[in-house]
Amino acid sequence: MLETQLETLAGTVRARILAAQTPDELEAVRVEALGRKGTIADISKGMGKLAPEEKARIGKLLNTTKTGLESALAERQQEFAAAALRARLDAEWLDVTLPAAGTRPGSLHPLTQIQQELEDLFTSMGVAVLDGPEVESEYNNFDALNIPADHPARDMQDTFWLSAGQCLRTHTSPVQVRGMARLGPPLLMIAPGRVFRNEEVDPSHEHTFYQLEGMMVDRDVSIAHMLFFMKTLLKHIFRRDVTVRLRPGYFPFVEPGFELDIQCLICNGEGCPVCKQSGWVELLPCGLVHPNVLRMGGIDPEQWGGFAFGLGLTRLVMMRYGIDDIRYLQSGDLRFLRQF
Ligand code: FA5
Repeated sequence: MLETQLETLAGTVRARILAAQTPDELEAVRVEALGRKGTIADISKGMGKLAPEEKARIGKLLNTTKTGLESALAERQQEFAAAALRARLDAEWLDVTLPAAGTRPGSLHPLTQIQQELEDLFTSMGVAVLDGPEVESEYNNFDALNIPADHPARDMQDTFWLSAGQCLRTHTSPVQVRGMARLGPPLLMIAPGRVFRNEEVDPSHEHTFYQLEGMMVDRDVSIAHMLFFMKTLLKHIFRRDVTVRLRPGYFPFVEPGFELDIQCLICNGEGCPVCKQSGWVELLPCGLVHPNVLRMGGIDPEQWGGFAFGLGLTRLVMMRYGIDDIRYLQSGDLRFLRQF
């Protein structure tokens, strides 16, 4: 009698477990059948009245029925959990390989592009690429370059002075001093970097701009070596013949010194604000390293000679891309930057 009741109960509860459509419905079936006050609990309460041998038999049956129903219930609960997870994964699906909406890929600043091109070119020629600090000592920026404190040439470069004999370097030439100390002769180096001058800003002058220093120290270095390097550099950047002129120039750290000007590529030499109507742009001052500079760098000028140049990298970029105002370069204006 009890056995039949249990079998029927097991069948009905199993069917209801399978038919439950939501976790709540399933929970209701569990409470009704297997809860503390549920049907199975009711039946086990009534077992006290049974004869001992019947009690054992029915007890066993009751247990198997109960565990059977519990595992059917657990199985269905797992199905619900898996379905919930699937639904969540579908809803929150994200393709991490898609480009972010509304952003454009960036590009290297034109200055960086040209600097890297020149570094690649010179590295392929066996030239060392050196770096120097932007905050430099007065000694390296001036004294060691044959510009003592009372020298009028100090006024050629309006300096941002800092405390304790430090300044923002006004040119990349102090890296010559560092290069001589670090590499010793013979040496062949370039040093690109940012420099600072306290001067009026106009279409061709910035207070913060880039130069690329070049230096060679070896036996029997001549102006011909220097011209070869400078011509190679210009040919590489412009990939065509550009008109240049070489004229004497004065820098205390070279003797003789020259100015290499490029015919203005903004106006093709006609005259414009960039070249100050002259048709020429000062680009690449250079010369043979002054014996005093070699001496202060610990190199014997009787044994060694050298050349050095100080390319105006920012102006070179302007000429290469036809940029008619230096101020665009540091403006951060995306309309300008996106063209490169
Ligand atoms: C120098 O700075 C020397 N140190 C260069 C040098 C090195 C000469 C080695 C000889 C041997 P100058 O002050 O002329 O020289 O500057 C070099 C170049 O930097 C100029 O030809 C010009 O192209 C660029 N330049 C100078 N001032 C500015 C400025 N305010 N804004 C942008 N470019 C500038």
